[in-house]
Amino acid sequence: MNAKHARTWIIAFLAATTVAIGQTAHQPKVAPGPGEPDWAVILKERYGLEMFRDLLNPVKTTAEAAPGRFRKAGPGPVKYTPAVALGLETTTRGGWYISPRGAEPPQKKRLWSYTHKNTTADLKNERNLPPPLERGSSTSFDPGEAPFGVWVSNDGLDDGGVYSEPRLVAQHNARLRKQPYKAMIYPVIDRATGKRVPNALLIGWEYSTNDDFQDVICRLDNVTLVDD
Ligand SMILES: [Ca+2]
Repeated sequence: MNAKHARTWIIAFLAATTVAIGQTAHQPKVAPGPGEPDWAVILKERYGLEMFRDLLNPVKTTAEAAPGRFRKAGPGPVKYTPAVALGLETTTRGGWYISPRGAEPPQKKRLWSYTHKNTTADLKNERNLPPPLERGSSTSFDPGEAPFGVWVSNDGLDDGGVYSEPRLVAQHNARLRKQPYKAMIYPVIDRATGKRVPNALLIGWEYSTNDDFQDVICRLDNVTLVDD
């Protein structure tokens, strides 16, 4: 076993240990994609986070009740930026919406799109990151004072996409109605200091059914998570 293999083995062991310790009864299982970087490993290596210990929106009762709304934290715009693309090769889109009070569908506002898929080598070598955004894309918006959510969709899936609020996935995405928890939300840690970056969040998105939760990895800035 050379040093590289030893390191890989240790990371895999740590990831497996984390799953064993952190998985709770209601929390959807996270399934590593075949041949793709494992979410637990990405979190640990790239972001200095533990998959369940650091999760800000765990499922405590039902998936639909898990948090997924945000508020703007201070003056200036909110930024919503894709960081890593590991889902389908077809075009991925992202944006935001004001959180609807009732059962009406959210009014989705578009921000950005890309047609790109990162590889394991990209992550190791810091190549092709973040995925190049297509013309007309923007990563900032101003939601005002209202609670809002963010969304992603992929053109290869004709289902309207997924929302940060599981309640809205259950109500408005027929394909994923029974599996509506599609965004795992984390703090952002400054790797140099080990301290939390204020008002910054990391989201691991799952836009399909295999629950690898790394189809799109995004960062949100100037926000707080509404946890009620
Ligand atoms: Ca997936």
